[in-house]
Amino acid sequence: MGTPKGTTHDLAALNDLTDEIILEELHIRYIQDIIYTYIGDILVSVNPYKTLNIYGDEIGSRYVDMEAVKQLRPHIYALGTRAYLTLQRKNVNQCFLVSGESGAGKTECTKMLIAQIVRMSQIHAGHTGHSDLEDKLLEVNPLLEAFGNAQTVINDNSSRFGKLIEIIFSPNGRIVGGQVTEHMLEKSRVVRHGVGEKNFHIFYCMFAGLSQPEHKRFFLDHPDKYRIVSDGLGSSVFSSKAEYDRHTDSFQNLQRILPVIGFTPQDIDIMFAIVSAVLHLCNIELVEEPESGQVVILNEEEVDFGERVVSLKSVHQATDGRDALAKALYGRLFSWVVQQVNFALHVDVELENRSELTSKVGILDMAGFENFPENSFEQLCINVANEQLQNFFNEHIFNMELQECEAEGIKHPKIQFSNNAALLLLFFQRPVGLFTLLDEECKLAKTTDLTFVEKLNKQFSKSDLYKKARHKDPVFTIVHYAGEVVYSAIGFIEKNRDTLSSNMQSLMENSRNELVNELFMSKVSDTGSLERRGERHSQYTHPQWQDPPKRHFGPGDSLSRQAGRKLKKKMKSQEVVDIGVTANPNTACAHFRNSLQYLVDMLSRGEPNFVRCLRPNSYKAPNGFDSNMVMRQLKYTGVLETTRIRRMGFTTRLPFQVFLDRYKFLAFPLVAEVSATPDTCQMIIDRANIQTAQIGKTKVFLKYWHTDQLNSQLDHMITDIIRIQARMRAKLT
Ligand code: AOV
Ligand code: MG
Repeated sequence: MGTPKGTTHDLAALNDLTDEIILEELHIRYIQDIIYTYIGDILVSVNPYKTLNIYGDEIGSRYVDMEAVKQLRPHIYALGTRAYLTLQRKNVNQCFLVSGESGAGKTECTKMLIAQIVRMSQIHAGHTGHSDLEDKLLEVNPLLEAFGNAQTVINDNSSRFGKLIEIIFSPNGRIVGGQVTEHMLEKSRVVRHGVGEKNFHIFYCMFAGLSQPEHKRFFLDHPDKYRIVSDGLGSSVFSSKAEYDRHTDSFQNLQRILPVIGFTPQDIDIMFAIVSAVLHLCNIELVEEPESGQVVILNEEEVDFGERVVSLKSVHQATDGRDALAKALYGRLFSWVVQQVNFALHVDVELENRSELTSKVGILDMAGFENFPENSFEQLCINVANEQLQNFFNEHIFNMELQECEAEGIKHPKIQFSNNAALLLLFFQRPVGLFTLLDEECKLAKTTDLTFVEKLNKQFSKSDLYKKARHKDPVFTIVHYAGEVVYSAIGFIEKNRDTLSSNMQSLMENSRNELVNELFMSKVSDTGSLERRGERHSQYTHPQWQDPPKRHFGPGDSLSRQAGRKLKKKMKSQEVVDIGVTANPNTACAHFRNSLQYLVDMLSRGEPNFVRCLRPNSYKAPNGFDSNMVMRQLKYTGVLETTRIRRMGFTTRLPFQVFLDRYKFLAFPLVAEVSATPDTCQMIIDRANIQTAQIGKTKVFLKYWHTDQLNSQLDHMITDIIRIQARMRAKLT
């Protein structure tokens, strides 16, 4: 008889660990709306796709200390509590890696973690009500989601950028600041999105939320007239009243949030003007005049209220130029929003100068693994970033296993885990990694997406992780840790160059619009985000820009470089793939490389906490648990890998007292008083003739079959005793 199924909060505590058992446990729990389960100190979360009554201040404040956490059900709040308390007790920075494929619930988990950490800070630093800073921190996610999230076929609120949110604490546990680092916004969505998908939320929110006079002021017409928000199939932009109302609500929420974060009415106005400009810009249709061969604007009304900027050679080039400008405008606006958030959250200068007085919790929420009907450069970057994080997870879990054995003085077993280092090398290796080849191709004049793929086909012909297409299209397949993905290389070269013509650049720099002007005067940093030009400030410059906050471990500063070197050394010893930072980058690949390196760097500097989010079904609905789908994720996310490691190693680790209580009878009389020592435990093991178990400093380490052996011996003994007793009773009667 074992514990009833689905009642074990920590799967690692199960006597038997198999693929099927974990799946069954998660399934039974999911049916009962128990979406959180521990595997040791890792939290597994299965997206409920419905609002559960397990969140909010009342519940959050129950997870107040580790005693409570042990008593209560597993929860994302418990991890927030643990990280906060560890930070306080040990003063070691904490970081969270929230992973899982698209739609698994990472972003929701991130928000709950932040809410719980804010709650803990309030409880423990002894103040009631939110401070201004805490209010700002809680609004960062909804704000960034408005500009950086969009509906995809997988997730209605899909993050189209990665972010690292750091919360900074004073020694008494109060929140004193925060910092957001953006990673690779999917800018191409601005000009094109897949069938069944949408553009960034902000476009729809504005149409649904702006008043009529505001529509007029931004020259906005009916939403159906704008190419980049329509589905291209002639359906209305808003498919239902409910959808329209949802966007109206989001817009009202945004209007509430923006001033809280510190945006002025002028800032807000100019932001909406830029978003409107992107809508108009993308509506410009360019055609070639049959007689003169000149490129002209077909729909003059779109530029009636603006400056004319287009004078390019071919329709193709003019269209590319138009799209590049729209992407640049939106991308820089997004970076500017992130920058404003950072100014709003920036740490008190006095504290900042005494960095030994602050500690922090970082939470990483990237776009999850994606496999769409058509996958392009953006999916490739997203999926490779996920490979890198998976690599980090593997290394860490592997090391933890070793550490526990070492701490207990146990000879550790050979631990094997699914290592994706080869795949990362395929991308990052120099000089022949896929990203380097793409960068090289972008430098050459007469290259096409097809010539690039031909190079890949040649370079990776012997790799098991790369499959070339049977036909001559610019298509290739990568065997990712999470499955095979077919990529179309169409547009790779243009997307990687990510350039704005010098004409466009100088036009924007000289724009009459102060913010546009500023966005384009700013330098793009090594990681692709916006850097402010120090010497200049405009009427749109936030007052704090005059005294810009020092970046916390920002890429390019001396601390970062030093830490980077240390990390490289550490990486070598652990055989983690070195992404390799690119100096003077000017391609999307190089920005990607640097930005990812920075994030891994940050993760390596804190004590990591892992949250594994699982997507229960592909139809985004509650109460649907697709076993095949969950099993697939358990496999590739390494949950089962960890299980296998445990099976190969010492699956059962029983503290001496527990071991004795269970198996004392095998070596000692039932009534004997036996103290829990290594010797008494060893006596039981010897008597049971168990060969490969080991005694640590506080625990007995058993292989998974040892428990079966011990239990069956116990059963035999009990049966023998019953038989003897029965015989004795028979003799007596
Ligand atoms: P993701 O961040 O992992 O996907 P989200 O956190 O956006 O996924 O979750 C997707 C949707 O699932 C949310 O919009 C909610 O509707 C629902 N959901 C997730 N977690 C919960 C929860 N705990 N309770 C209720 N509903 C939930 V992506 O950003 O696409 O990789 O790129
Ligand atoms: Mg997300």
